[in-house]
Amino acid sequence: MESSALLLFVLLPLASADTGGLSDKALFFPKATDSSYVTLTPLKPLSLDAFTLCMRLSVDPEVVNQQQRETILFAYRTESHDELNVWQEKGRISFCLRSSSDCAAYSIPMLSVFPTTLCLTWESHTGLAAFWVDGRRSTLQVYRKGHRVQSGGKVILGQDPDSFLGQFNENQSFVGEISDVNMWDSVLTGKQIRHLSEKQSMELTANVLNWSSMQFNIVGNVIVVPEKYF
Ligand SMILES: *[C@@H]1O[C@H](CO)[C@@H](O)[C@H](O)[C@H]1NC(C)=O
Ligand SMILES: *[C@@H]1O[C@H](CO)[C@@H](O)[C@H](O)[C@H]1NC(C)=O
Ligand SMILES: [Ca+2]
Repeated sequence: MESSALLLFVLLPLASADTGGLSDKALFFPKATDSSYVTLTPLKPLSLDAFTLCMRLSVDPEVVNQQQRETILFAYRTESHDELNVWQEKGRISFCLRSSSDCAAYSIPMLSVFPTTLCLTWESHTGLAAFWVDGRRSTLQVYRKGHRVQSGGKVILGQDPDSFLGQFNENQSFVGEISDVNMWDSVLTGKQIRHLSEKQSMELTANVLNWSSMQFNIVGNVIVVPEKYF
């Protein structure tokens, strides 16, 4: 009894450091680079026939909103494929499943210096796909009906990898702040997405990526913005 209590006392600080998570924090990418990025460790493999992906984003518009620039917002890549990439490019926000050219692009407002909660929903069964900007849904599109997102890749913020975890291009890097990257293996309801955008409590726990509990690894010039800024 005595020794197990002692063991608990010694292990607790280690365990809490190890669970990681970025609860109430953000990641700040201060400038365009071809070397700074963050990998996220998913809670389960990304073998998905439906998903909801949400992020809270603000950008440096002078860099990111340049007319010809392609800026990566989220990348999930296996050895051989870009499985799921989200871009702001040439005045549109788009996402691509297992392709770097055949994407679904949406004419929704560009990201700004103030944070936007951007969600993306897709389901294989119908192919229905939409972006949600601060809880408002875009027009639906039908994209990649019958497709399945494959497991075995890496989730990366800040860079677009052209190989498994490399060949970055600074002109595609993310410049700004990212937080609340959460992913579910289902399509949330509009009501749930609106709740999330208003930072209300969420009854359906994010089970693929969860900002407050997942492990992450920072490489290069990425600053963890402390809680007092929120
Ligand atoms: C990035 O863009 C700048 C300005 O357009 C250009 O000079 C440079 O070659 C580009 N870099 C890469 C790696 O494409
Ligand atoms: C992340 O997981 C925790 C429990 O580990 C849960 O309380 C929280 O609501 C989850 N976040 C989201 C956005 O679902
Ligand atoms: Ca690239």
